[in-house]
Amino acid sequence: MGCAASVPDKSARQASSLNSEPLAANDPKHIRVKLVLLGDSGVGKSCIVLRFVRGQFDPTSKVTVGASFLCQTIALQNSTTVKFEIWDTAGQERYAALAPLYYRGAAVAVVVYDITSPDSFHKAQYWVKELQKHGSPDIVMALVGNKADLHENRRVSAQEAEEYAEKIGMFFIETSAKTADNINQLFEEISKRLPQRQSS
Ligand SMILES: Nc1nc2c(ncn2[C@@H]2O[C@H](COP(=O)(O)OP(=O)(O)OP(=O)(O)O)[C@@H](O)[C@H]2O)c(=O)[nH]1
Ligand SMILES: [Mg+2]
Repeated sequence: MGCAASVPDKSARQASSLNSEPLAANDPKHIRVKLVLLGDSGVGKSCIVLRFVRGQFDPTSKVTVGASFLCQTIALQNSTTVKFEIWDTAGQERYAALAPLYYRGAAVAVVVYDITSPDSFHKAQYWVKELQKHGSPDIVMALVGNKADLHENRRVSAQEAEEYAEKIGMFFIETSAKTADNINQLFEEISKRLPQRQSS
């Protein structure tokens, strides 16, 4: 898709073209994957992407309008590369109707909540149900409890989230975009779960 590794590409893309790409395509050594991030406003989706793509954290991160698009390529141990084409959606309610444009056709959905916010955990469960109803049947889903650095204010236990994820068959991880804890691991674990990798 002409998006250089580590370089954010916010060029406008037509929503109508979002579903025209294969789910996770190409040469088994160079996998390209469409990934969508979903979750309540303020849970840290954009910060997770910024940390993963640029290794930075923005304490004054602004709300996302519509969605943004960024890419990052990672190399795995067996000389395979995985290029993530990332759609970072807007969590504000007013943008909820746009979400299907981004999650339809996605090979991976990362559903994010904030460990200090039970409401955001409930919203994550809403997104999981949406994906189960309308996402690709073989979509790889990850449940991410972000802001793990704020453990003193934790209001969603890791055990509760883990049990929920296990029931659904999702991968679960807690991250901190602020400290970078588990951010790369999140994307590495996703890479391991891609159907193409399992078969190659
Ligand atoms: N302490 C802490 N703060 C975080 C972390 N991740 C994000 N934040 C803060 O949370 C706020 C919201 O982060 P964003 O990444 O903009 O949230 P978002 O989910 O993209 O929100 P929308 O774009 O509205 O959907 C910002 O003030 C961030 O600095 C984290 O891991 N730890
Ligand atoms: Mg955002």
